Amino acid sequence: MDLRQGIGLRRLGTTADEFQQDLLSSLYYRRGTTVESASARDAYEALALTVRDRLADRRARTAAAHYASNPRWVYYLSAEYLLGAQLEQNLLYSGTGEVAAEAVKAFGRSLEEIEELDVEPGLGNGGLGRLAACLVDSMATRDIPAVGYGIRYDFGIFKQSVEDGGQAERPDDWAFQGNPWEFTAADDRQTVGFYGHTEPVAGSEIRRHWVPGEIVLGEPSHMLVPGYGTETVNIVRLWRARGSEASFDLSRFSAGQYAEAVQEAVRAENISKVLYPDDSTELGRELRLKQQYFLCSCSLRDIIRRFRLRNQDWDDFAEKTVVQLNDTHPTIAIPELMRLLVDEYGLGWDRAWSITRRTFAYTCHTLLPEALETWPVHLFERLLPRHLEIIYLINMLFLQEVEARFPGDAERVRRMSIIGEGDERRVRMAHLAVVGTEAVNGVAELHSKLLRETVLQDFADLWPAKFQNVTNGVSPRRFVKLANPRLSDLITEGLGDDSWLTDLEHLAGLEPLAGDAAFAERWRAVKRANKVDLGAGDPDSLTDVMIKRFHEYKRQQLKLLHVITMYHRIRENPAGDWVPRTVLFAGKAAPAYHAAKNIIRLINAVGATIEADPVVSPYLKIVFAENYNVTLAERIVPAADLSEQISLAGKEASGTGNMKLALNGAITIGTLDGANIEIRARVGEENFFLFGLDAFQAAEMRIGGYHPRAHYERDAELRAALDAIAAGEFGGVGREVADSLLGWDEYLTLADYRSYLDAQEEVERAWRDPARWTRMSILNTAHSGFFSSDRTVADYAARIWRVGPVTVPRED
Ligand code: AZC
Repeated sequence: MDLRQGIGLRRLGTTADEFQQDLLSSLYYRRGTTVESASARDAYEALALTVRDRLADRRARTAAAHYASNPRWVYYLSAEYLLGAQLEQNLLYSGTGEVAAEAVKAFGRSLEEIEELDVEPGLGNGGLGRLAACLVDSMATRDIPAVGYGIRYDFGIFKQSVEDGGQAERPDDWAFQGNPWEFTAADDRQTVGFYGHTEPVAGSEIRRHWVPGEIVLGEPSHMLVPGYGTETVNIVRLWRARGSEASFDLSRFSAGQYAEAVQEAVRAENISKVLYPDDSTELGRELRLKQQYFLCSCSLRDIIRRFRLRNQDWDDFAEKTVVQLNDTHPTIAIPELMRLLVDEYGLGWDRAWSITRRTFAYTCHTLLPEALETWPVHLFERLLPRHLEIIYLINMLFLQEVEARFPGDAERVRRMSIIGEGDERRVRMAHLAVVGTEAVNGVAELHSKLLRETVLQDFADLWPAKFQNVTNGVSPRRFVKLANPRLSDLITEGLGDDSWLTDLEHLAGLEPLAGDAAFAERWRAVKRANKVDLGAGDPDSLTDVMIKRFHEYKRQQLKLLHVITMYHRIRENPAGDWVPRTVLFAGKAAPAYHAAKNIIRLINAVGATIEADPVVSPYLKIVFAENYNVTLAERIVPAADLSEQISLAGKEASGTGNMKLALNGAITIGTLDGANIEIRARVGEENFFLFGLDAFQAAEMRIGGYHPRAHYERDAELRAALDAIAAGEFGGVGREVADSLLGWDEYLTLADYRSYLDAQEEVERAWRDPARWTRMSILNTAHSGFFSSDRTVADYAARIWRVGPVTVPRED
């Protein structure tokens, strides 16, 4: 099918000349400037638009194919997306990298120079947001009709720098100069209500009329999400809040009350102003709940609009639609769909509930009880009065079901209720998410098991079939091909073709090469060259990386105790045969999370002390890389030798950095936590440095009465490390860290210290034998094929979504 036929659109050319012509057209007609006067920004924008046109072309064919087949759709609802930089990816996915590199010569600039202007949209905090981005990539690559819905925050995750040794935060005005990757559709705006009251509807017991007290507009824009090696281009649709026309008060403005005149519009637009820089620890805030509802209300109306383009009967809705909730953030979509169906479209309660339950599925990303969202009932009552009524009714009917299954078990009913009856009554969003969906999944085997056996045990008793596991994955295009071109080329050469890019299990074909000395030599050379590029430390040192959000459960403090112990050992025996190490930390701490920020401060203080020590500094170096984001990850991951995955077992839901690093040939030192377990099972226990308590032992230890001081008393090196901190030896910084470890040590850091140090000695034994190390590294890559997000998406598609691909025909 050629959509341009009949309307006489010309085809976009594929040669360097044609590409260059289009590039110049973009410059003249869309940037309004000429080659002679083009700034770097003009060159960047013109290139971005030219590449985008190629994808837009495929997008049009995708939309036509999807419309024609009226398929079952996947709608991914996520408050966060960490998409990463777009230009390099879109050049790759549109196959225009080479012609573009030629064409931009017209500007007298290199492609690399231009790429530096491409700012990543940092619309997420960490793993959950990046997972969303990997999944939309893989859905397109697997030809699954899908839309990712999110919020177009004006300010993304804060920019981090280290000032006076501690974390400083600056706003991230990522689209300050515009975003050429985005299409805005002001005509598709949605209207969203907040506050107000509800009124009865004559002749109906169930329907109510909600009269909102505030109206906000949701303006959509979309970014293209191309599949790799296929024609499909899906979209991510992001909503931005706008004040309505009525929100501008002309009479006040005319009276000179300028601030008052726009205050309503400002209040409306604040909804999509900033991404909440929270990670796992939630700060209950009205604006955050407003954001969540704003996302859900706009998206559901859009989903319904799309459904009605091709379908009439509501009974087909759940057949044609699956809405995946990325954590509890979009859970308010459940009562919102009920409200739309019952109040606005007039369906009966039971029919609407049956449709709703079959439409949604929920992915949980945590095990930390404090990360399970709850909202005060009084806040709901004020902000979303109709939704609270609907939640009460859902809860009443649900608790009747529980009561019927477990007669007389009042305690169970209390535990399972969607409304928690503590000092303050709260709505438990995770309970609502389980009750209102067809499937619930965790993100790694252990996580899913612990969800069933601990956090959500009552629900698993009631509905065992609802609970599933879908282990996370990462995009091999972004995290190997784009991030690590040297390794990609070597892999492709070793395997004979690049089919591994869309079928990552093909990496297993590298196994026989693990014993090939010449191949191993080249493997080492790639890693070394990547380290030189990163420029973080001596490329011949062991590059030991811990890159992730800062959180006590992830235990950056344990890594630090290891570094301090090494520092002591080297000082005591400067003539020892030490393995030189560069320890690289990167990651952000939530601005209000003081304990995490104290750890960052201590890392920098210890780093400075070591740096200033002529005896130790030749062997040990700490690098704190500022402002960790997707772009920085793409530079660090290819250069890593050792991957630190040292969370307390039973706390990290999955991890995805662990997968990126293993795929790029870093060897993991880790606990039996999250997906580490599955990585170890695949790469082989001899190619993984294991230490520490397992989840069961950790839970037992906490219950049995844990005394961190006993570990301190017993272990002289541990004592020396903690005493050094407490004595202020590192510029007087870090006493709070030592106090918290000795006082309570929530995440059993001291209990795992000795085992961790032993494992680090094993690391050094392996490192001293380059042949052994390289073999381990190659085998890590060879056996990480399972961790492709293409496999994750295939799992969701088969077991949760029950969707198939729709092939978009090629242009002939
Ligand atoms: C993270 C989990 O901590 C991590 O273990 C998991 O790999 C990832 O989700 C993807 O499933 N959770 C978050 O990032 N959570 C938030 C609120 O950002």
